[in-house]
Amino acid sequence: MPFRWNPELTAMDVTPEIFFQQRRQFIQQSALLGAGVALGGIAPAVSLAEPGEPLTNVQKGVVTLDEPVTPFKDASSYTNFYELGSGKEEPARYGDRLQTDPWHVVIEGEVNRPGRWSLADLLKPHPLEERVYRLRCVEAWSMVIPWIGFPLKGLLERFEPTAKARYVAFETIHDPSRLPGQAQNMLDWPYREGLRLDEALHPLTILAVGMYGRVLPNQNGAPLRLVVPWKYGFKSIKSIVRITLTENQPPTSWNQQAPTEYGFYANVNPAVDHPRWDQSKERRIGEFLRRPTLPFNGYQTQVASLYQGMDLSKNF
Ligand SMILES: Nc1nc2c(c(=O)[nH]1)N[C@H]1C(S)=C(S)[C@@H](COP(=O)(O)O)O[C@H]1N2
Ligand SMILES: [Mo]
Repeated sequence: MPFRWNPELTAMDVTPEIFFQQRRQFIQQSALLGAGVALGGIAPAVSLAEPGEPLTNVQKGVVTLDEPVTPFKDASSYTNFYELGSGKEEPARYGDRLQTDPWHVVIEGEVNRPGRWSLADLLKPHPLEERVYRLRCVEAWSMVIPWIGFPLKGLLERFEPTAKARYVAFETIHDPSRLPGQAQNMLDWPYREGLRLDEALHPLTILAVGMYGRVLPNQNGAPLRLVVPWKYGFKSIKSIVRITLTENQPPTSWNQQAPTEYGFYANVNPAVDHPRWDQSKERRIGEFLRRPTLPFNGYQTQVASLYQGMDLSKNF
Protein backbone atom coordinates (compact mmCIF):
# COMPACT_ATOMS: atom_id res chain seq x y z
CA MET A 1 0.00 0.00 0.00
CA PRO A 2 1.51 3.34 -1.01
CA PHE A 3 -0.01 5.05 1.96
CA ARG A 4 1.53 5.23 5.39
CA TRP A 5 -0.44 6.48 8.26
CA ASN A 6 -0.36 5.69 11.91
CA PRO A 7 -3.46 7.25 13.44
CA GLU A 8 -2.23 6.35 16.95
CA LEU A 9 0.72 8.69 16.60
CA THR A 10 -0.01 12.28 17.38
CA ALA A 11 2.33 15.06 16.42
CA MET A 12 3.33 15.37 20.07
CA ASP A 13 4.54 11.76 20.21
CA VAL A 14 6.72 12.12 17.16
CA THR A 15 9.05 15.05 17.66
CA PRO A 16 8.82 16.71 21.04
CA GLU A 17 12.26 18.27 20.80
CA ILE A 18 11.44 19.84 17.44
CA PHE A 19 8.44 21.43 19.08
CA PHE A 20 10.55 23.06 21.71
CA GLN A 21 13.07 24.17 19.14
CA GLN A 22 10.33 25.67 16.98
CA ARG A 23 8.77 27.36 19.93
CA ARG A 24 12.04 28.94 20.87
CA GLN A 25 12.54 30.02 17.27
CA PHE A 26 9.09 31.58 17.17
CA ILE A 27 9.63 33.42 20.41
CA GLN A 28 12.87 34.81 19.00
CA GLN A 29 11.08 35.88 15.84
CA SER A 30 8.27 37.48 17.82
CA ALA A 31 10.76 39.27 19.98
CA LEU A 32 12.51 40.57 16.88
CA LEU A 33 9.21 41.82 15.54
CA GLY A 34 8.35 43.26 18.91
CA ALA A 35 5.17 41.21 18.84
CA GLY A 36 5.45 40.08 22.45
CA VAL A 37 3.14 37.12 22.02
CA ALA A 38 2.39 35.07 25.13
CA LEU A 39 2.22 31.36 24.43
CA GLY A 40 0.22 28.87 26.43
CA GLY A 41 1.30 25.26 26.95
CA ILE A 42 3.94 23.78 24.70
CA ALA A 43 2.09 24.23 21.43
CA PRO A 44 4.31 26.00 18.93
CA ALA A 45 2.86 29.10 17.38
CA VAL A 46 2.54 29.65 13.68
CA SER A 47 4.44 32.53 12.23
CA LEU A 48 2.50 34.07 9.39
CA ALA A 49 4.44 34.97 6.30
CA GLU A 50 3.52 36.92 3.18
CA PRO A 51 1.87 34.92 0.36
CA GLY A 52 4.50 32.86 -1.39
CA GLU A 53 6.87 33.21 1.56
CA PRO A 54 8.40 30.04 3.00
CA LEU A 55 6.48 28.70 6.01
CA THR A 56 8.54 27.99 9.07
CA ASN A 57 7.67 25.75 12.02
CA VAL A 58 6.40 22.97 9.76
CA GLN A 59 6.88 19.37 10.81
CA LYS A 60 6.63 16.30 8.60
CA GLY A 61 3.13 14.89 8.80
CA VAL A 62 2.43 11.38 9.95
CA VAL A 63 0.20 11.09 6.87
CA THR A 64 1.78 11.03 3.49
CA LEU A 65 1.57 9.47 0.05
CA ASP A 66 4.58 7.92 -1.68
CA GLU A 67 3.84 9.16 -5.18
CA PRO A 68 5.67 11.67 -7.36
CA VAL A 69 4.55 15.17 -6.47
CA THR A 70 2.90 17.33 -9.15
CA PRO A 71 5.21 20.21 -10.17
CA PHE A 72 4.40 23.40 -8.24
CA LYS A 73 4.00 25.25 -11.52
CA ASP A 74 1.12 22.99 -12.60
CA ALA A 75 -0.56 22.94 -9.18
CA SER A 76 -0.48 26.74 -8.98
CA SER A 77 -1.35 27.63 -12.58
CA TYR A 78 -4.03 25.05 -13.53
CA THR A 79 -6.65 25.76 -10.89
CA ASN A 80 -10.38 26.08 -10.31
CA PHE A 81 -11.46 29.18 -8.38
CA TYR A 82 -14.56 30.68 -9.98
CA GLU A 83 -14.37 33.86 -7.87
CA LEU A 84 -11.27 34.67 -9.95
CA GLY A 85 -12.67 33.46 -13.28
CA SER A 86 -14.03 30.23 -14.74
CA GLY A 87 -11.00 29.33 -16.91
CA LYS A 88 -8.25 27.19 -15.41
CA GLU A 89 -5.59 29.86 -16.03
CA GLU A 90 -7.63 32.87 -14.84
CA PRO A 91 -7.31 32.33 -11.08
CA ALA A 92 -3.51 32.60 -11.31
CA ARG A 93 -3.76 35.71 -13.50
CA TYR A 94 -6.25 37.48 -11.20
CA GLY A 95 -4.94 36.08 -7.92
CA ASP A 96 -3.86 39.48 -6.61
CA ARG A 97 -7.51 40.66 -6.61
CA LEU A 98 -7.98 38.55 -3.49
CA GLN A 99 -6.93 40.47 -0.38
CA THR A 100 -5.82 38.03 2.28
CA ASP A 101 -4.61 40.46 4.93
CA PRO A 102 -6.37 41.33 7.18
CA TRP A 103 -8.43 38.11 7.28
CA HIS A 104 -11.06 37.05 9.79
CA VAL A 105 -13.03 33.86 10.21
CA VAL A 106 -16.40 33.67 11.94
CA ILE A 107 -17.20 30.45 13.81
CA GLU A 108 -20.83 30.17 14.78
CA GLY A 109 -23.97 28.04 14.98
CA GLU A 110 -24.06 24.99 17.21
CA VAL A 111 -20.93 25.81 19.25
CA ASN A 112 -20.59 26.94 22.85
CA ARG A 113 -17.87 29.45 21.98
CA PRO A 114 -18.85 31.34 18.81
CA GLY A 115 -16.77 34.28 17.68
CA ARG A 116 -14.88 36.18 15.02
CA TRP A 117 -11.16 35.51 14.94
CA SER A 118 -8.23 37.04 13.18
CA LEU A 119 -6.40 34.47 11.12
CA ALA A 120 -3.33 34.72 13.37
CA ASP A 121 -5.37 34.01 16.52
CA LEU A 122 -7.15 31.15 14.81
CA LEU A 123 -3.90 29.48 13.74
CA LYS A 124 -1.76 30.11 16.82
CA PRO A 125 -2.57 26.94 18.79
CA HIS A 126 -2.36 24.60 15.78
CA PRO A 127 1.03 23.07 14.90
CA LEU A 128 1.54 22.90 11.15
CA GLU A 129 2.27 19.63 9.37
CA GLU A 130 3.19 18.85 5.81
CA ARG A 131 1.05 16.07 4.35
CA VAL A 132 1.21 14.80 0.79
CA TYR A 133 -2.34 14.18 -0.42
CA ARG A 134 -3.88 13.54 -3.77
CA LEU A 135 -6.51 16.06 -4.81
CA ARG A 136 -8.98 14.48 -7.23
CA CYS A 137 -10.82 16.98 -9.34
CA VAL A 138 -14.28 16.24 -10.58
CA GLU A 139 -13.32 16.84 -14.20
CA ALA A 140 -11.31 13.58 -14.01
CA TRP A 141 -7.85 14.97 -13.31
CA SER A 142 -5.72 14.61 -10.23
CA MET A 143 -2.63 16.09 -8.62
CA VAL A 144 -0.37 15.05 -5.74
CA ILE A 145 0.27 18.07 -3.55
CA PRO A 146 2.36 18.55 -0.42
CA TRP A 147 -0.15 20.52 1.64
CA ILE A 148 0.74 22.37 4.81
CA GLY A 149 -2.02 22.57 7.32
CA PHE A 150 -3.54 21.05 10.43
CA PRO A 151 -6.47 18.76 11.19
CA LEU A 152 -9.82 20.56 11.21
CA LYS A 153 -10.76 18.46 14.25
CA GLY A 154 -8.58 20.38 16.70
CA LEU A 155 -9.97 23.70 15.56
CA LEU A 156 -13.61 22.60 15.79
CA GLU A 157 -13.13 21.12 19.24
CA ARG A 158 -11.73 24.41 20.51
CA PHE A 159 -15.09 26.04 19.85
CA GLU A 160 -17.00 23.21 21.54
CA PRO A 161 -19.69 21.86 19.17
CA THR A 162 -22.98 21.37 21.01
CA ALA A 163 -24.83 18.03 21.15
CA LYS A 164 -27.03 19.29 18.29
CA ALA A 165 -24.15 19.79 15.84
CA ARG A 166 -24.28 17.23 13.01
CA TYR A 167 -22.82 19.12 10.03
CA VAL A 168 -20.22 21.78 9.32
CA ALA A 169 -20.89 24.49 6.72
CA PHE A 170 -18.12 26.59 5.15
CA GLU A 171 -18.31 29.86 3.24
CA THR A 172 -15.81 31.66 0.99
CA ILE A 173 -15.18 35.41 1.01
CA HIS A 174 -17.79 37.49 -0.86
CA ASP A 175 -16.22 40.57 -2.43
CA PRO A 176 -17.85 41.27 -5.84
CA SER A 177 -16.17 44.68 -6.14
CA ARG A 178 -12.74 43.03 -6.31
CA LEU A 179 -13.26 39.42 -7.37
CA PRO A 180 -14.00 39.36 -11.12
CA GLY A 181 -15.95 36.08 -11.05
CA GLN A 182 -18.32 37.36 -8.36
CA ALA A 183 -19.37 40.23 -10.63
CA GLN A 184 -20.98 37.53 -12.79
CA ASN A 185 -23.82 35.13 -12.05
CA MET A 186 -21.83 31.91 -12.43
CA LEU A 187 -22.81 30.61 -9.01
CA ASP A 188 -25.05 31.77 -6.18
CA TRP A 189 -22.24 33.51 -4.26
CA PRO A 190 -20.66 33.08 -1.83
CA TYR A 191 -19.29 29.61 -2.58
CA ARG A 192 -20.56 27.22 0.09
CA GLU A 193 -19.53 23.74 1.08
CA GLY A 194 -20.31 21.33 3.87
CA LEU A 195 -19.34 18.10 5.56
CA ARG A 196 -21.06 15.76 7.96
CA LEU A 197 -19.53 16.29 11.41
CA ASP A 198 -17.85 12.86 11.46
CA GLU A 199 -16.23 13.63 8.08
CA ALA A 200 -15.08 17.00 9.38
CA LEU A 201 -13.57 15.37 12.49
CA HIS A 202 -11.80 12.64 10.51
CA PRO A 203 -8.02 12.93 10.95
CA LEU A 204 -7.46 13.12 7.17
CA THR A 205 -9.51 16.33 6.88
CA ILE A 206 -7.27 19.37 7.10
CA LEU A 207 -7.34 23.11 6.81
CA ALA A 208 -4.42 24.12 4.60
CA VAL A 209 -2.50 27.38 4.84
CA GLY A 210 0.34 26.39 2.51
CA MET A 211 1.69 24.04 -0.10
CA TYR A 212 5.19 23.12 -1.32
CA GLY A 213 6.73 24.62 1.81
CA ARG A 214 5.22 28.03 1.23
CA VAL A 215 2.15 30.06 2.02
CA LEU A 216 -0.74 29.13 -0.30
CA PRO A 217 -0.87 31.06 -3.55
CA ASN A 218 -4.08 33.09 -3.69
CA GLN A 219 -5.40 31.03 -6.62
CA ASN A 220 -5.12 27.89 -4.48
CA GLY A 221 -7.32 29.32 -1.75
CA ALA A 222 -5.22 31.56 0.48
CA PRO A 223 -5.17 32.14 3.31
CA LEU A 224 -7.19 29.13 4.55
CA ARG A 225 -8.76 26.29 2.56
CA LEU A 226 -10.24 22.91 3.23
CA VAL A 227 -8.60 19.71 1.91
CA VAL A 228 -10.68 16.52 2.04
CA PRO A 229 -8.54 14.02 0.14
CA TRP A 230 -11.13 11.28 -0.44
CA LYS A 231 -13.64 13.61 -2.12
CA TYR A 232 -13.89 15.37 -5.47
CA GLY A 233 -12.12 18.71 -5.67
CA PHE A 234 -15.15 20.96 -5.37
CA LYS A 235 -15.58 19.97 -1.70
CA SER A 236 -12.20 21.56 -0.90
CA ILE A 237 -13.51 25.10 -0.46
CA LYS A 238 -11.01 27.95 -0.76
CA SER A 239 -10.49 31.22 1.11
CA ILE A 240 -12.81 30.41 4.03
CA VAL A 241 -14.37 33.25 6.07
CA ARG A 242 -17.16 31.43 7.91
CA ILE A 243 -17.55 28.04 9.59
CA THR A 244 -21.02 27.21 10.89
CA LEU A 245 -21.92 24.10 12.87
CA THR A 246 -25.47 23.05 11.98
CA GLU A 247 -28.12 20.55 12.91
CA ASN A 248 -29.30 20.01 9.32
CA GLN A 249 -27.39 19.30 6.12
CA PRO A 250 -26.31 22.70 4.78
CA PRO A 251 -26.83 23.81 1.15
CA THR A 252 -23.67 23.53 -0.96
CA SER A 253 -22.86 25.49 -4.12
CA TRP A 254 -22.43 22.84 -6.81
CA ASN A 255 -25.16 20.64 -5.40
CA GLN A 256 -27.56 23.60 -5.57
CA GLN A 257 -26.39 24.55 -9.05
CA ALA A 258 -26.68 21.06 -10.58
CA PRO A 259 -28.10 18.51 -8.10
CA THR A 260 -28.14 15.63 -10.60
CA GLU A 261 -24.42 16.14 -11.32
CA TYR A 262 -22.90 16.98 -7.93
CA GLY A 263 -24.00 15.31 -4.72
CA PHE A 264 -23.47 16.45 -1.14
CA TYR A 265 -21.08 13.57 -0.40
CA ALA A 266 -18.96 13.66 -3.57
CA ASN A 267 -16.76 10.78 -2.44
CA VAL A 268 -14.43 9.76 -5.27
CA ASN A 269 -16.17 6.72 -6.76
CA PRO A 270 -15.07 5.05 -10.00
CA ALA A 271 -18.34 3.06 -10.06
CA VAL A 272 -20.56 6.16 -10.35
CA ASP A 273 -20.05 8.26 -13.48
CA HIS A 274 -20.77 11.94 -13.68
CA PRO A 275 -23.73 12.33 -16.13
CA ARG A 276 -21.41 14.05 -18.60
CA TRP A 277 -18.16 12.07 -18.17
CA ASP A 278 -16.59 8.78 -17.19
CA GLN A 279 -15.27 8.78 -13.63
CA SER A 280 -13.56 5.38 -13.75
CA LYS A 281 -10.25 6.83 -14.95
CA GLU A 282 -8.31 9.98 -14.27
CA ARG A 283 -5.43 11.88 -15.78
CA ARG A 284 -2.66 12.74 -13.37
CA ILE A 285 -1.60 16.27 -14.32
CA GLY A 286 1.69 16.00 -16.20
CA GLU A 287 1.04 12.44 -17.42
CA PHE A 288 -0.29 11.30 -20.77
CA LEU A 289 -2.05 8.00 -20.09
CA ARG A 290 -5.08 7.82 -17.85
CA ARG A 291 -5.02 5.57 -14.81
CA PRO A 292 -7.85 3.78 -13.00
CA THR A 293 -9.47 5.89 -10.30
CA LEU A 294 -9.44 4.37 -6.82
CA PRO A 295 -12.50 4.25 -4.54
CA PHE A 296 -12.34 7.09 -2.01
CA ASN A 297 -9.34 8.32 -4.00
CA GLY A 298 -7.21 5.58 -2.46
CA TYR A 299 -8.18 6.33 1.16
CA GLN A 300 -10.72 3.50 1.40
CA THR A 301 -9.12 1.80 4.42
CA GLN A 302 -9.24 5.04 6.37
CA VAL A 303 -12.72 6.35 5.48
CA ALA A 304 -15.01 3.62 4.07
CA SER A 305 -16.43 2.91 7.55
CA LEU A 306 -17.95 6.42 7.64
CA TYR A 307 -20.41 5.33 4.96
CA GLN A 308 -21.35 1.87 6.18
CA GLY A 309 -24.90 0.94 5.22
CA MET A 310 -25.28 3.86 2.79
CA ASP A 311 -26.08 3.38 -0.90
CA LEU A 312 -23.22 5.31 -2.46
CA SER A 313 -24.82 5.43 -5.89
CA LYS A 314 -27.76 7.31 -4.34
CA ASN A 315 -25.61 9.33 -1.94
CA PHE A 316 -23.11 10.30 -4.63
N1 LIG B 1 -14.25 29.21 -3.13
C1 LIG B 1 -14.03 28.28 -4.05
N2 LIG B 1 -13.48 27.10 -3.68
C2 LIG B 1 -13.23 26.15 -4.61
C3 LIG B 1 -13.59 26.35 -5.97
C4 LIG B 1 -14.16 27.60 -6.33
O1 LIG B 1 -14.49 27.87 -7.51
N3 LIG B 1 -14.36 28.54 -5.35
N4 LIG B 1 -13.37 25.33 -6.89
C5 LIG B 1 -13.33 23.96 -6.36
C6 LIG B 1 -12.93 22.97 -7.34
S1 LIG B 1 -14.10 22.58 -8.53
C7 LIG B 1 -11.74 22.32 -7.29
S2 LIG B 1 -11.39 21.07 -8.40
C8 LIG B 1 -10.69 22.70 -6.31
C9 LIG B 1 -9.40 23.01 -7.04
O2 LIG B 1 -8.34 23.23 -6.17
P1 LIG B 1 -6.90 23.64 -6.76
O3 LIG B 1 -7.19 24.70 -7.79
O4 LIG B 1 -6.09 24.15 -5.63
O5 LIG B 1 -6.32 22.43 -7.41
O6 LIG B 1 -11.06 23.84 -5.55
C10 LIG B 1 -12.42 23.86 -5.13
N5 LIG B 1 -12.65 24.97 -4.21
MO1 LIG C 1 -13.32 20.59 -9.66
